[in-house]
Amino acid sequence: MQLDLLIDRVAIKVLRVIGEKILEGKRLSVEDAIRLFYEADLSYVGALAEWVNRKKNGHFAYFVVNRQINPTNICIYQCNFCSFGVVKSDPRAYEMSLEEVLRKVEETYKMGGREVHIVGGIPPHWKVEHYVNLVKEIKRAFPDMVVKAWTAIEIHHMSKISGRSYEDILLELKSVGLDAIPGGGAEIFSERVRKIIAPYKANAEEYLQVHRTAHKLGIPTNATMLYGHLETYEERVEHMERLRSLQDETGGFQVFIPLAYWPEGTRIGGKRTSSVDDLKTIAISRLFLDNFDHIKAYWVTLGERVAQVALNMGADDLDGTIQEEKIVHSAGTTSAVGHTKERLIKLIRSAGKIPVERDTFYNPVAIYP
Ligand code: V47
Repeated sequence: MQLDLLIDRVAIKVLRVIGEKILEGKRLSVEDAIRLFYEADLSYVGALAEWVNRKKNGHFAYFVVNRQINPTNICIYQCNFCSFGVVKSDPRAYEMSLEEVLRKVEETYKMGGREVHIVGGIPPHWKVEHYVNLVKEIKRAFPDMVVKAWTAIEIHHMSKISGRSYEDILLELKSVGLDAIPGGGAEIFSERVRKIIAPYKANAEEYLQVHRTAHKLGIPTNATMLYGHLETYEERVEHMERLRSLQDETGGFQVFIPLAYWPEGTRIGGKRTSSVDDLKTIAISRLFLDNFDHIKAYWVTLGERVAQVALNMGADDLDGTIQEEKIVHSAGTTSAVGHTKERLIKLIRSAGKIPVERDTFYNPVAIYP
């Protein structure tokens, strides 16, 4: 790595020290990461992040043949950054029947899908049994399908309405076939911002405690960060720092997924993030989260082209075929609703990487050199 060549462009001494730390395999401090957000240019953090990524993942970039199912948009929490969740009386409210969910899983199964990612609103009338039953019935009908379902927010909610512990709820879900927990619901951990954008749902400590408990029970989980709304760079780094600490403790996170905020129809409004901000956030997360194996460039929020560049700036995963996504599409993303496996392979190849079809746990299923 020719730090000198890159450094000439930014000409700031401390950035050289941070770059040297990375090349020596040392951990970045919170201050280092904040400095990179404010002072480094994209080419600098991008090149360093890609260097780190290549050490971890070589020239491979991952995708999964999966489907997202959002079984309902009815939600009691009405978060101010979200335009997906509605109240029960809203004319847009919907709730899928079990048969409908199973039909969707079957479709995915028939096309070689390996994962269903289930996340939705939190309706006032769903009991714990409903969440458990959905997992149980999917697994009964499709035992090979990996079920990645219910975020920490849903698990916390189940615990709240039933008085049962996180451990108890997670053990029951695991016993009926829950394989992994998605990263949604983290938003931004900062109390200051959370009070404004998501005042009612589980707080940061509760989110982290659900993940800690899942890891203890051998359930792998993912972690997200919603950025580009009201948070500062300091708050982004604080968020990543809390995830890094928990990962040091448990090692149970599989991947970090920065989610770019889309403002359409939300109560807080605002603007879309810039591509430079998206790519810097991906790159800095790769540099800061030294104990995470994977960084996901979620094509739904980034768009295909930025996601391809992200694969050259620290990210190593595009998520999957998805087939159907309603949450970010409600907020105005212009991405396709789903992609074919062939399209993802092409996207990865033309980004200069070797496509690897993976399962939920990052085991390679097929390599497309
Ligand atoms: O938690 C909601 C986000 C998340 C908006 O674990 C928004 O592999 C942008 O977590 N603009 C759900 N984002 C999606 C999610 C996810 C996606 C892909 C893979 C995985 C994984 C997890 O969507 C929510 C929230 O942070 N979201 N509203 C919005 N306006």
